[in-house]
Amino acid sequence: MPDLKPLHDAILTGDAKTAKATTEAAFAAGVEPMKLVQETMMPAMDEVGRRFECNEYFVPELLLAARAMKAALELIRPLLIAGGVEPAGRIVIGTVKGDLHDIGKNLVAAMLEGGGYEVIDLGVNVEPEKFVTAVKEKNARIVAMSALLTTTMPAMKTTIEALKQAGIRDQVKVMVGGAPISEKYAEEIGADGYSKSAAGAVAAAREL
Ligand code: B1M
Repeated sequence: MPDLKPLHDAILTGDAKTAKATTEAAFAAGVEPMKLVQETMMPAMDEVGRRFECNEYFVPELLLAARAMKAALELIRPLLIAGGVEPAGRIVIGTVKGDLHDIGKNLVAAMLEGGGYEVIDLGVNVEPEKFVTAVKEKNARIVAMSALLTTTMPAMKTTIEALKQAGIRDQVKVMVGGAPISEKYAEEIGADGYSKSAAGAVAAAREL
């Protein structure tokens, strides 16, 4: 097992070049992609969040860390997708209105693609109406929403309301996730499924 601390530290300090190089080295040494994400990269981002909370880091450091994480994830994404087998359905995914966090959402999208789903990624700051239009146009079976801010969580409920208003709520299953989201919250807003992690998202989608 190679030393993964340089990757952890590269994300923490926003060093995208080293993050990429250490990820490549870890693959060459046979480390599992998802193990790398869960045991090294996410803890680094958690530490970034902790430093931000106690005013050791500010938005520029957050952005640099996100850029380093994305650089490493670019290498991991094709491997996650390559794991897929049979096509399992079409999913529309996005980060809800007001929210610009997309690292977790991108991971979930890659895992779902790896799980055999066709994924239509609407990006970040997605208006409820945009989810509705995409479901109609693409005839999607599942709407997957991500939120990272406590202030944007209510946009999930608004989107479910918009699906109801458009008369298509019973044609799709709604799945939600993101750091502040809990199973209880998912139930409260009338979502059909919840997953705490990207890895669990495939199982949750299959259940739906
Ligand atoms: Co922001 N940010 N941020 N940020 N940021 C948090 C979320 C925060 C917790 C940091 C902190 O204070 N500790 C805090 C939120 C506090 C709160 O809501 N109570 C916060 C804040 C306050 C803000 C701003 C308001 C800061 C400011 O401007 N003053 C601002 C808001 C901008 C906006 O969205 N409108 C902001 C901005 C940013 C950046 C743009 C600088 C950057 C994001 C860059 C990007 O995504 N492209 C950023 C970052 C990087 C973070 C932290 C440090 C890391 C997030 C991350 O990528 N984690 C974050 C602190 C933290 O999370 N520790 C923080 C790694 C990622 C793999 O995990 O996204 O949780 P995560 O995804 C997981 C699961 O949640 C789950 O699967 C993923 C993998 O297992 N999951 C799903 C996610 N979506 C799912 C959907 C599913 C299922 C599972 O089904 C559909």
